[in-house]
Amino acid sequence: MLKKMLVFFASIMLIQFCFAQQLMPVMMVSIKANEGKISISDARVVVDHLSSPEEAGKHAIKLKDSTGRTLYQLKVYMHGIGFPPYGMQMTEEERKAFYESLAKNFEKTVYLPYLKNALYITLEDPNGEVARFDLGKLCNNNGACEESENYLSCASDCPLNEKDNYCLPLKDAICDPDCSKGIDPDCATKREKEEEGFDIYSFIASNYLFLAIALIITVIVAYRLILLRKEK
Ligand SMILES: [Ca+2]
Ligand SMILES: [Ca+2]
Repeated sequence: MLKKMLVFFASIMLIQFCFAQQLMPVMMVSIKANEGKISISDARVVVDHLSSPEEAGKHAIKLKDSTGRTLYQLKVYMHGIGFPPYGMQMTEEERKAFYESLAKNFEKTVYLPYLKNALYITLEDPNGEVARFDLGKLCNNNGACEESENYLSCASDCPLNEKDNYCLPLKDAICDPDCSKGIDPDCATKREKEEEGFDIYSFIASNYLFLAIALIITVIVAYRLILLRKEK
């Protein structure tokens, strides 16, 4: 029984360790279909896990360098209203009609590795490229923190102590203003810290009060005992 429990706890620890290992800065890529047009609507760097390939998928999302070489690719399954079953042979016209028939609010998010030498992302179906996203948008070094930029991809434009719409709750003495209350330990206000201090002092004070009461009771009991002995 003990052996089984040990194995169980060890496997839980191992699973958690593996998940912790996978958590890293990755590129979050949003694919959107709107008004019949499919696009890569956004890409930004976040701390998360990589997406696993969807083997049934016939679309691929690719990271490419300046020479057009594929650095990484992930199979994606584009399910959703408007996407025809895979394996269907389509003429050029049918394919055009298919993309025009895409549901208005189709959206899919995938997580790719954050490779510094990747210049752009493409979404491809068996016939070729259907959408592209320029990764220059992750950081343009113009001094302003803009869409797709954040501290992780563009620390020069998006310093950690200014808003970039992404909470990074590091314990580094810098408060990230994007974090909600209680998430970033560095964001406690001066007053909250003082209150924390007050709480510790009041705790100590209440302990002293308890000691004082205990002492008074002891003195009273001892006095009573002495009186009782004298009476005898
Ligand atoms: Ca910028
Ligand atoms: Ca932030």
